[in-house]
Amino acid sequence: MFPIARRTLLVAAGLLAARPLLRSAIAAEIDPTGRLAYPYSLPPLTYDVGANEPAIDAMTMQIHHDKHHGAYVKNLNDALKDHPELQQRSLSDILAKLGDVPEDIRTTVRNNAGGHANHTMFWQILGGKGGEPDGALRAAIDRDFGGFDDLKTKFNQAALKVFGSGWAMVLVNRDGKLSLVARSNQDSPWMDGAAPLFGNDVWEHAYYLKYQNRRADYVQAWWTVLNWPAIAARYAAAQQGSLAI
Ligand code: MN3
Repeated sequence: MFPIARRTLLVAAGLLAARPLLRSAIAAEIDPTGRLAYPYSLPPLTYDVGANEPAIDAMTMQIHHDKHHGAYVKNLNDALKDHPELQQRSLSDILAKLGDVPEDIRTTVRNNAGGHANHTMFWQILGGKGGEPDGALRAAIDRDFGGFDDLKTKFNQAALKVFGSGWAMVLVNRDGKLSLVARSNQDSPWMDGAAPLFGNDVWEHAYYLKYQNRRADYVQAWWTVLNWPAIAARYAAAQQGSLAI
């Protein structure tokens, strides 16, 4: 099951107790520690499909969430249908050990488990008011990227350089440092044991209805709808080793 209100409140309360200064996390309506389980289901958006207008139009959100993400979930469930041993594993574990997945379904699992993981993160970090992060997350960005403006510049460059379909993401590595990666298709950082903090989907399905070939405009506008309290909650969970998928 995906986040329910009671669980969200408990998570927020936990963060409040552990980190009284991380006020931004209190407003996060997500559960970054929630584990998805087989049979997987499409996590509902926690905001209206039009909440990211004008940066991301409602029709793109609707199709992207219901149809594209919906298809990854269905294809993943279909692929795992006859594999009870894989059904028991967490999604991050499946992705981290793709070599354990039978060869006849390995590519399907890689693409669709990755797609489910990536999009679950993506909906969590949108629906916000943009602006700039603060607190511990801001300090980490300043430390590892030389400032928020530098991060934006480097991130947008990485997003524009993705050839074809893929993602640009900020990771929390095992040593706690943040780093930037670009990934092709639906390849997930969980495949490398790294936790994706937030990232942008630069598949054409994420922006083409509104922006057509103007990926640079989409990449720029995307920052205006980031939900920094949600990203801060993911960061706090990652620091505690409990960020999950
Ligand atoms: Mn997508």
